[in-house]
Amino acid sequence: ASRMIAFEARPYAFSFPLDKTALLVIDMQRDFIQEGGFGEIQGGNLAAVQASVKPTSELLKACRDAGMHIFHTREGQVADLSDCPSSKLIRQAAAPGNSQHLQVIGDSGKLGRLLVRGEYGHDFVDELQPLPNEVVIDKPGKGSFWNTPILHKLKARGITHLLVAGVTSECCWSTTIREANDRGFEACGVIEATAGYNPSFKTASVDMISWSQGLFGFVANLEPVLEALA
Ligand code: TIU
Repeated sequence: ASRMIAFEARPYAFSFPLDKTALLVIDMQRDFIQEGGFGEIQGGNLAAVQASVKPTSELLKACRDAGMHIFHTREGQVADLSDCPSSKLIRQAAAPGNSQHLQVIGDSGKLGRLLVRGEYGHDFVDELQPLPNEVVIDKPGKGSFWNTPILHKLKARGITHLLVAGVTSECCWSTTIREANDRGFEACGVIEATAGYNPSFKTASVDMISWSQGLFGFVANLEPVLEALA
């Protein structure tokens, strides 16, 4: 039988079978976290997302030590951008009267072509590089389930429960939790291990996930998760 683990969470304790649970680390890429990347060009608060790197490393280590399945996702496009949803490509472009987006997906930035696979900025930050036995999911959209093999890879491993870390809370992290919930996965976001480009976005994203009896899932603080996995 699976070893069951539980920790304090919102709206109530998150209980999961250890061998049927995966850690998803969402988009901890240089483009979203480092200077000169896509996030900074968007106008993001980099200090806020950088603060999530250490807690995410601690969570990753605890999940590795517990023998859990580990998935890392990476947002990016193929070199000719043919897999980029047109709505996403258009929205990154400078809109009339908005001079913020001086560069768009596919343009050359300080970390290479923005959000293009194989570029330096597209890869994971050094602290959160995957190990060879871990799954890397390249995704063209914000959610992890659209146009990727993640559902099949989770099902193939019999996974039913997810712990979810990564950036950004308002975008790919929460979109992925919502997509997972619609597919029957019990997901718990780890609060210190996610961050947004605006503190109020993170608060709202976390609150919306767990509102009522868990509208889209659960959220928990890192400390009880680490204690339960130890
Ligand atoms: N723009 C923004 O806040 N985020 C993204 O584009 N991708 C992720 O959240 N990973």
